[in-house]
Amino acid sequence: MSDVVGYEIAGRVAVLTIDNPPVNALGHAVREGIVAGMERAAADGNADAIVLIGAGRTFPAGADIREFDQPSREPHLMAVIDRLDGIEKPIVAAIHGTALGGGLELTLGCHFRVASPSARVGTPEVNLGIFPGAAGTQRLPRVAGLDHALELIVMGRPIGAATALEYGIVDEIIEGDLRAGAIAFAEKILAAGTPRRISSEPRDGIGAPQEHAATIEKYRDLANSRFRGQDSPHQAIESVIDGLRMPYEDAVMADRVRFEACKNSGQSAALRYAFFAEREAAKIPDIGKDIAPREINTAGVIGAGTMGRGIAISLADSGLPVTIVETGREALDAAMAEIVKLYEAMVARGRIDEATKAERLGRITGAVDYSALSHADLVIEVAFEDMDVKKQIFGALEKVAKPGAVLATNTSYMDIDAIAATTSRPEDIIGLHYFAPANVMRMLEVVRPANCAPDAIATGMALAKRTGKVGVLAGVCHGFVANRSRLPLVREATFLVEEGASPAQVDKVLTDLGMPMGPLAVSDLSGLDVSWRMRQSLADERDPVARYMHLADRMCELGRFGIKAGQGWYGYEDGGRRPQLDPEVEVVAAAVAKLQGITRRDISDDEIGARCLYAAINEGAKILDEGIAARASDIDVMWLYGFAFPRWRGGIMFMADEIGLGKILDQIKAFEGIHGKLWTPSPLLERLVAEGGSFTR
Ligand code: 3H9
Repeated sequence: MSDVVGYEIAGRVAVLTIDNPPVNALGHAVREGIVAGMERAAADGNADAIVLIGAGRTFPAGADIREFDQPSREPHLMAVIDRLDGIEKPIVAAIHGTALGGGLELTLGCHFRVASPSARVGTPEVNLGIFPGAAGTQRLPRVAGLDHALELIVMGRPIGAATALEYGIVDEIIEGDLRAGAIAFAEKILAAGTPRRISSEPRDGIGAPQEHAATIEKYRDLANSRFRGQDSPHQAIESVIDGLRMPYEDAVMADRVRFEACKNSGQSAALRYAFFAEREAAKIPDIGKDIAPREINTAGVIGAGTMGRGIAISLADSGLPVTIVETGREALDAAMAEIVKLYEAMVARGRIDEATKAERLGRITGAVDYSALSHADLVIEVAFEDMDVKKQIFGALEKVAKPGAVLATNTSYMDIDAIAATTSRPEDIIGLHYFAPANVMRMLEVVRPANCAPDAIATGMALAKRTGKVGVLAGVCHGFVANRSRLPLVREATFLVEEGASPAQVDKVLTDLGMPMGPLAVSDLSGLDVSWRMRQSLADERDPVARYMHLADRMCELGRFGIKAGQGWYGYEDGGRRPQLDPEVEVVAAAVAKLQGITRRDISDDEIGARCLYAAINEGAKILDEGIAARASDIDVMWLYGFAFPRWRGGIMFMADEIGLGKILDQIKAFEGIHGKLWTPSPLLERLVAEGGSFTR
């Protein structure tokens, strides 16, 4: 008898219930339990049909990803599923929750599939650097047709039950009790004598690849644009093509080899790491499940610039009524008009319908007086980055905000402890650092000042989840975790231009690493003046010995603020956004270099990569050592979601472990010898190298 797969008889139907919380992953014990349960049902004179269902919240959400790092154990999932083909009694899969990956493949081994209306099915394996390796690439095209199968397999996005019904993946949607409905469905099949449907048939190939050339090409293009640099979607397509031209048995044999190669690849290791890192980030070491977040039913936003508007939209989209407070009626009206425009653009792009627009807009109201925030459970300040302004706002806010309201600042680098210290309720004050555009970007850095209450932080993390964002904790320091660890990369990029590289060369090295845009093109997009202002505000604290970003300052003095000025690290013709080589940049760089006594030279791509990446890694190590980030993987999650760092590289800290910390430390020391103080190695990095340790393993 299996501990994880229950067996009961209901009428003439054997019901096998997979019970392996939290997501019924198909680990070794479950696979064994399914085989044993199926054999028992096949031999059981009291059972004419079989229902396979999941206990708890879901049908199996896939193979157990944690087992991928261990030696594989029989029975393999493919064999379990293939075994179902030979069972003479009809098997009905009853799907609720999320039947994903191996979970969906298991249902394809069953002869019929029924689902709850809220169920979702899909094959997200490409996101883990693999593909549906338990014959999903062979069975799904036979069940759903090539186009729909490729849509699921290549894009990795789950679909709802209604779409699954339309695609032929699900035979019937069961309203109400799924178990009872599935049993009734099985009885109906028996009564009608409906033959079993075997999804590995026809056993011969299902069509020449040439006949489907256009469909295959469509998904190759989609794979290239959606998963730039990532191999697994292409392997998935190749596997599907094998199935078109080969008999089923040959195709699954080929799949085994292909799957093992994918599973053992560096990309898959990085993607699996990213999967768990993201889930780990949601857990705060000293804030357990016993600390409940505060209840948030209404929210307020102070300041309706681009960021404030984005935050208000994100809150409203999640169902929260939001009050935006601006300094004057005119500014408020302009902001509200912009918000309407943003929602109209979403309708125009087909992202939402008119009714949704009206509903969400209806949740946003405006005011010019802080008293309008007196009922808000959460208020986010999104004002100008100026300490006096912030202190004044929080001073006024604490007078009107109700007791227990969480008061957050969206500052991206200021000392939140100093802000909190000026109020009488530091326990309520946290940082919520959004990334622009705030209604789109999924990253939310939840910043924890020294004296805030644990439940205020739990509220920030819960808000992230509720608004569909990935919340990651950071401590207070200049730039917190995300921006502080990225700043050295941008710094080195500008130094490299000063020393002789072109902006295009620097950016290309980083896009070749997999980043969607180079750092200098990003600066042009966000505006060079933003960090210029920040450098000015920190002028008093500047270390006179450390190298300074003279060229970046000079660019701003010349009005080269980026795209909005038509010129930055690149030129932009006629108000366009396409970066073009601008020879003037080299002239400016050469002049600044001369003033600084720097001899310009040819710089190799390898040096550019090492300078940019290792500077960020070294800073990441310092952040970790200071306890500003709780884990190296938290830093990586921020890079993945905040800066679109290629997920298949895991993140900068994971990459550091891949490259080898010893090699990185040697190079950092060499850079310190040449470029000085900014390259002082992180003590943590030195310790780890001495101990043979790592950041992420
Ligand atoms: C596959 O199937 C390969 C086959 O084709 C071929 C094989 C030969 N394994 O996300 P949550 C854990 S590959 C192990 O917070 P939610 C997760 O780590 C697989 N553990 O919940 C977390 O643990 P903890 C293809 C798993 O409600 C807990 O469950 N399938 C797995 O926000 C709760 O997870 C996928 O890629 C797993 N497969 O979302 C689906 N899944 O509590 C991956 C979850 O210790 N899973 N855990 O932190 C998901 O997308 C989401 O977890 C799901 C639930 C949507 C199911």
